[in-house]
Amino acid sequence: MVAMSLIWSFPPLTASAKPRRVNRYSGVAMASASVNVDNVKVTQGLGDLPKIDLTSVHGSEAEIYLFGGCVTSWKVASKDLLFVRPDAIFDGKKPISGGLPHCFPQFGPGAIQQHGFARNVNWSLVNSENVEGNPVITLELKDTPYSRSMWDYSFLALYKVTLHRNTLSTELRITNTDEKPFSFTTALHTYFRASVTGASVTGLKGCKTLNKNPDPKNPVEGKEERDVVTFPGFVDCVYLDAPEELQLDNGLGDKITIKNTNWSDAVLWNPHLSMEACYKDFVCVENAKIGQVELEHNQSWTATQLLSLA
Ligand code: TA6
Repeated sequence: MVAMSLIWSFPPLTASAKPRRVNRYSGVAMASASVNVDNVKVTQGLGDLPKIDLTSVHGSEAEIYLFGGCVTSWKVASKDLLFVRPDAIFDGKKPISGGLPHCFPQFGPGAIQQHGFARNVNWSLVNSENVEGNPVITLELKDTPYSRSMWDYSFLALYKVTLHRNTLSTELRITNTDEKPFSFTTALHTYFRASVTGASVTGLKGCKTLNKNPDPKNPVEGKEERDVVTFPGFVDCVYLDAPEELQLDNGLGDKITIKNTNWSDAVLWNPHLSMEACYKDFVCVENAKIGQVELEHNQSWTATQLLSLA
């Protein structure tokens, strides 16, 4: 095993700085020089945003933007299983609409901006490893004056991403580094490439549902009765106490297993005609924590997601 630790972060933010605007980091070359494993590379992505390219010795590939700590691409045998919306903006101001965006410290609408701020700020690369030919990186996010302006807590988020032959795994660990307790909700808002008419998810039968169709502002409680859930129109549904394993048939000939630990809930979303340009090409199957996670000083919460192509 070759392992390497590094701290690569954006310049410190002052109270007067506008963190969301710190979007172009000129030190990509410098940062990449400090990554001494050959299967992790820091490159300039779209909009000149720093991007980390992972390559497994087994041929799979992944791309992660530091902006939002967002995995935007996961390729097995050159086929990308994730989807980035054509309207996604890579300007370091708006969240990247696609891949695996973080929703933290809030899922959905609420006291702060929709889906929280973690998808909307720069994460730092703090570790990279080559484990038997498979790349592993860890990103870090800490509170800043910007995050504190809307959520006044000190926290540490560590996000480990591992690429294997036909799996992509993530581990998110949130630690309360504040003196006072805090609570949060969170999700990995995963966009899968799909043919929406052929896509389906199995494993959700029996779950309690909060169905946001027809009115996202007034979810209706129910129970999932179907063995196989499809996407025949607008879908926006929370599944409470979802199982640790779901199966996605993306309608393109691929079967993807979505395993998790500690992501207790799941969300299915397809916007249908409200995103006419792309709704046919993706489905979101999200691991989520809809109930508040409460952490005291120094306590942590950890959840993992493992995506495997059959
Ligand atoms: O996870 C589903 C959802 O919460 C939907 O209600 C919809 O709003 C979607 O996320 C997209 O949110 P976004 O803020 O990324 O446009």
